[in-house]
Amino acid sequence: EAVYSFAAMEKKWPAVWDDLGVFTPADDGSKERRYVLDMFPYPSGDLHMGHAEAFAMGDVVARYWRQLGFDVLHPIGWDSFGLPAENAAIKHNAHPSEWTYRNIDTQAGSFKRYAISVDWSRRLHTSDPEYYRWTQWLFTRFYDRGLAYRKNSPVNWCPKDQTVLANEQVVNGACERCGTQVTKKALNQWYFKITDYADRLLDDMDQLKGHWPERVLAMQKNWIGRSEGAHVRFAIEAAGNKPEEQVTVFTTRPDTLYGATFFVVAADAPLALDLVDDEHRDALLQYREDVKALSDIERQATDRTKTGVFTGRYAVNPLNGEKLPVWAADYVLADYGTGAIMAVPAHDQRDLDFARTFDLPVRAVLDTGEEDPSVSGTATTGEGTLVNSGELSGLPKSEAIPAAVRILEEKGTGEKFVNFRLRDWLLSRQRFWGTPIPIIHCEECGEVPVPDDQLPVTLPTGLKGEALAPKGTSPLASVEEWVNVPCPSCDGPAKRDTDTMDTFVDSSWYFMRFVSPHFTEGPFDPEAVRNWMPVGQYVGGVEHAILHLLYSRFFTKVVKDMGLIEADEPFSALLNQGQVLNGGKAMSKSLGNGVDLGEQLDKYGVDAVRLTMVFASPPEDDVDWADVSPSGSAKFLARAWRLGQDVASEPGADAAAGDKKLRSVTHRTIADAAELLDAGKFNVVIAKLMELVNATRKTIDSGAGAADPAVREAAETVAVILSLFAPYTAEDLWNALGHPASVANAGWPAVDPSLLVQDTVTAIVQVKGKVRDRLEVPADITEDALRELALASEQVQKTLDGDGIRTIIVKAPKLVNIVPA
Ligand code: ANZ
Ligand code: ZN
Repeated sequence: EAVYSFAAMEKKWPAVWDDLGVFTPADDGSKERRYVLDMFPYPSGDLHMGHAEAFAMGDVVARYWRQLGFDVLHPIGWDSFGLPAENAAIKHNAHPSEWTYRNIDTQAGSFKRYAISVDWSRRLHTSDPEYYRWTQWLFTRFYDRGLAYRKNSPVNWCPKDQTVLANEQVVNGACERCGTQVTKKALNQWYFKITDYADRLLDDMDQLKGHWPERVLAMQKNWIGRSEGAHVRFAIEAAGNKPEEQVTVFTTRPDTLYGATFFVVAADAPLALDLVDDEHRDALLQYREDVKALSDIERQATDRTKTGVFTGRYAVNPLNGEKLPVWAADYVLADYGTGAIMAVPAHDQRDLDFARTFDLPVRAVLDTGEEDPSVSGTATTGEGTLVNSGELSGLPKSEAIPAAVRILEEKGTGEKFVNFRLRDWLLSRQRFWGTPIPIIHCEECGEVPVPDDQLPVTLPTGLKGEALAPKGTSPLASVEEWVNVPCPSCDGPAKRDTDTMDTFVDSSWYFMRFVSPHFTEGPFDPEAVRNWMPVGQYVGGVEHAILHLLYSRFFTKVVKDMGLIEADEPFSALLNQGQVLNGGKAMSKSLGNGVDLGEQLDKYGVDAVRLTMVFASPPEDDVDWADVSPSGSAKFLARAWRLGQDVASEPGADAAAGDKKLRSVTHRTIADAAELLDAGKFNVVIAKLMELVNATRKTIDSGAGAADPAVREAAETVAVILSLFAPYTAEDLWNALGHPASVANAGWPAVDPSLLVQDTVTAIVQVKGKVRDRLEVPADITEDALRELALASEQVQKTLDGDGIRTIIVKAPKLVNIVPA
């Protein structure tokens, strides 16, 4: 007798699938197209348990959509530039490409074994010149549109990695990658003007509601941080040798202008140095040193005692002419709003804490019915009526805000303003293993984008090992023959830009490259983009909630404005799969609780591991590997597989003649599975499948047995549904049932609605206490429905013989008693 052997199946099927091109979309318009994508992997080492989970989930969707008859695009590639390759190269005196492409090969082999249903012919690597040529091309187009620019400003600097970081890569003040405390450094850097798209990035989230996790949308919304308010200009009085000047503040509460009692500039902003008078200069310089050591988070912590220094200057309130002392403090941030604020201690807690520390006046201008803030120490922020506020007095807050803006506009000292928390995306990096920035610096012509016919600007091949060690300047700067080039515009001597791009640039458009990965006329074939985009289901970890997902949305919008794509949004639906834990904790080296994917696959087989990943919990929940049972999964798979060995009828047997009870389980399973898959409850589908396998086995062991055509129908259904989770076992089962490969294209089984009737019970219908009829009714029938059925009964009508009804008592689902008039 044949035995279930995962090893034999894993050996047999991949070549068959490859030969048949099962996972290559037809791409000819014969079927409706659907695009499903897993966030592409970074080639660090071999695949791990996290990949195994994420890709198992994405593959359920891809395989389900294929069964439904869609033309499915499910590609794979590698996000293959980045620091780990470079660090490995330094350590092993090698070139980063060696490490990178070796790991890619290893991972590709593991993916094939793991039987992810991807079209391998579309494979791409962002570190291939054929790919980064178009990353560079896109950069030059962004540059032409004014969306890529260089500016000198203080940037986040990781002292360990010796490179700058985008705001998005600083987590709680530390480098997202290595955890080192990030410092600030003034540098001339390249930026993408993502702030130009802030409104659209926010507004278009409406299209994603209900299809993206709420939490991700909330995080993006918060990151973009749209704030409605006003710009208000204050004159700073001349003092000593300092002339009068104007400083603008951003406020969300222009209604509180009469409550402003002091003025604060960010201590670390150039403005502070500019304003401070001679007498207070030393104190400010000293204070700025202290501030440097603090992260933005620490600076804004509410439990810290407020600090600051007086600048010796006074600001004039544009509404009432009052003079306000100007302070420099760290709780005001240099790069938010204008870096300066009007302080209203009665109605802003931060200002109140500061006022109490430095004994500054507190004046309430909004009567909210709460205790006076100068007494309670708590700023009042609720609704109320304006007081002590000149022409604004008596107005409710909601009217006072626009009224204040109107007055400011009339006086020419302010206007409505919408402020964003979002900053431009700092994209240049002083490292080697990335896409070179395609700009040439010419003394005559300035910045000149590299012309299309000179792309790609490829990385020099000679650098390796120590030459790549971080020095704070790009390693590319040391390769003179690479740096020195003729200016594309005047042919004079010029130099290449030596920075490379943040790898998040590479990953901001790869999903568009996949639709035509070999296209040579542009980053993608516009027709293919029209056909395939947007991605119908994107799958990946919540750690990308802001960075990658926001950048990809930005790129898509710019590309849309270039007329190259019609979609506003790249990913219509997003699934954040949970993490794989071990013993309730994330796997980590330091805890020593890592589980090796390869070992699990060797021990239980690919299908058992995949099935376990999906069965353990809903896709978005964590899976604790200490709590699951891959051996239980393996047993179930063997049980399902054995059905194929036992079925005795031939393919095409007429199921209608088969056992009704099993048939109804089969059809209910098909119907439920479709509903559950659409709702993303993949784990429950597996539970249903287990029931179906049990019911089938029971029928084989009794009555008509293995020859019953209902058994064949059930086993075929098991194969098709199982193919979403355990492709090897499903294919083998399908094969044993006499079908050619591949079960992946078998098609979702049709449901016979007449077989879906729920459990029924027998209802007894009495007339004057005597049983007159018995009705087969659904167990969950309503009283009304049962009453109607009873009255419609021929037997009942005969008995009543035209008499009316006095009372009718209905006890659903079992009893109806009719008393005639
Ligand atoms: C006066 C005022 C009165 C304010 C009041 C609030 C309440 P969001 O909503 O986050 O945009 N602010 C402005 N720039 C700042 C900076 N660079 N650092 C720290 N705080 C800053 O917050 C806007 C409010 O935060 C602004 O409105 C300003 O304080 C403060 F009853 O102005 B407000
Ligand atoms: Zn030139």
